Amino acid sequence: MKSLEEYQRAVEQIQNEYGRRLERKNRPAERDGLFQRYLYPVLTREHVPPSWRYEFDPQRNPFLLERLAVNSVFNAGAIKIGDSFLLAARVEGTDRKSFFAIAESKSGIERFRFWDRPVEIPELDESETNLYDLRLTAHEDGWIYGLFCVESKDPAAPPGDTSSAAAQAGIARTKDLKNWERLANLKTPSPQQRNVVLHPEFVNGCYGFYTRPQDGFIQTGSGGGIGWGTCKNIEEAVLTEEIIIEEKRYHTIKEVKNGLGPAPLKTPYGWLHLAHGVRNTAAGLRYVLYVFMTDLTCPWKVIHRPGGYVLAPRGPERVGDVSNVLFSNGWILDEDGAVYLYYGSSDTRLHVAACSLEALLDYAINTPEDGGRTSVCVRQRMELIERNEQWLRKAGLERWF
Ligand code: M1P
Repeated sequence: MKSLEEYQRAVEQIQNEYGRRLERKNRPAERDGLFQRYLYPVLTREHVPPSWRYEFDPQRNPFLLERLAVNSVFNAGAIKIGDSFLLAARVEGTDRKSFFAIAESKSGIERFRFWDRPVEIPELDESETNLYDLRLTAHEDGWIYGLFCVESKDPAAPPGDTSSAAAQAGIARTKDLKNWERLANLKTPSPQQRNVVLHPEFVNGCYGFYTRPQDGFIQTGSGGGIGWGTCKNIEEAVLTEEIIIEEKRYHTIKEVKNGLGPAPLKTPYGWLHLAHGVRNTAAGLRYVLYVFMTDLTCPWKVIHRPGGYVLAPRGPERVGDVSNVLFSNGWILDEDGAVYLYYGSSDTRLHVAACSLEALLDYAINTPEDGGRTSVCVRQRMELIERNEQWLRKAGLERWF
C-alpha cells in the first residue's frame, strides 16, 4: 500500500507522461508516394486523458489501476472550424464498446488534445450496443451532421448465437460538436448499412446519401458497392431507391467490398472522394484507401476512377487488433490547398498524411483506370515506357532507361 505522498507522486507521474505525449512534435516520415506520412500517430490510447481511465482516490483505488481502460483510438471524422483541426475519434474501451471524443489541434499534424469530456450521442433504444466511425458533414443547411454505424445484436440470430450483429446508419446533428440532436436512423431498401455519408449540398432540393448496402454484418453479399439515394426529410430519412454508383469488382483492390470514407471535397473538376477497398488474401482481408471523382451536378456519376490504391498499410501500420487495415472517415481541405487525410491503421491508432489538392487531383484525373486483366495492364505499362523513352531521348537523359 502506498503512502499518500507516494500515491500523489505516482499520479503526478501519470499526468506528466500524458503531458509529454500531448506535447510531442511530429516529423515527416520518409516519403514514398503522393502522400506525406508522419512519423508518429496523431492519436493513440495514450492520448486519452488519465481522468477518463484511472480513478484518482487512494480510498477507492489503492493500487492506482485503470478502472476503465482504453484499447484503441482510430477511425476519426474530421472538420476544421476557425483555426482548429477537430477530430471526432472512435475511442474503444477494453470492454469493446466504442464512443466518440473530439480532439483538437492547431496544426493538424501534432498535439491533438481531447476536449474535457467524450461526446454523448442520445440513444434511440437499448438495442443499440455499439456506435462507431462517425463521418462529419458541414451541410449547406447550416447543421453539422454526424453519420455513424449503429450496431445491435441481430434480432434474427438463433438462440445461442451471441455474435451475429446488424448494422444501421445513425444520424445526429450539432452546431458545436458538444450538443447533439439525434435523428431517426436512415431507412433504405437494404437490410443493413455501414459507411453511410451525407453529401454536403442539396441535390435537386434533396439530401443526398452515399450508402453501402449489405446483406450481412461482414459480407456485403448482393450489396454490390457504394450506393446513392436521396430524400427530402432528414429528420425521418427514408431512401426509397438506392442505386450502386461505385461497384466492387473481381480481382481489384475492392473485390470483396468497398465503402465511402469522409464526405467528398468539392473541387472545380468534380467531387473528390476517398474510399476503402477490401480484398481477400491468404492472411485475411486487406483494407487499402483509394480515390475517385464524381460529377459536380450529378454526384452519383463517376467521372474519374484511377486504378489501384493511393495509400496501403506500411511498416508498423500493418499490425494491430485487425491487421492489414487502413481505414479513413475524415479529411480536411485547408485554405492553403493542403489536404490532411486522417486514417486508422489496423483498428488500433490514428495517423495523418498530407498532400496538396492540386497533386491529388492530378492523381485522380490522370492515373489510368485498372485495366481489368494482365494483358491490358502490360499494354498500359508498355505505352508508358515508350512515352518515357521518347521524352528521355529528347531531353538527352537516355542513360536512365
Ligand atoms: O476492421 C476493418 C473495418 O471494418 C469495418 O469496415 P467495413 O464495413 O467496410 O468492412 C468497420 O468496422 C471499420 O470500423 C473497420 O476499421
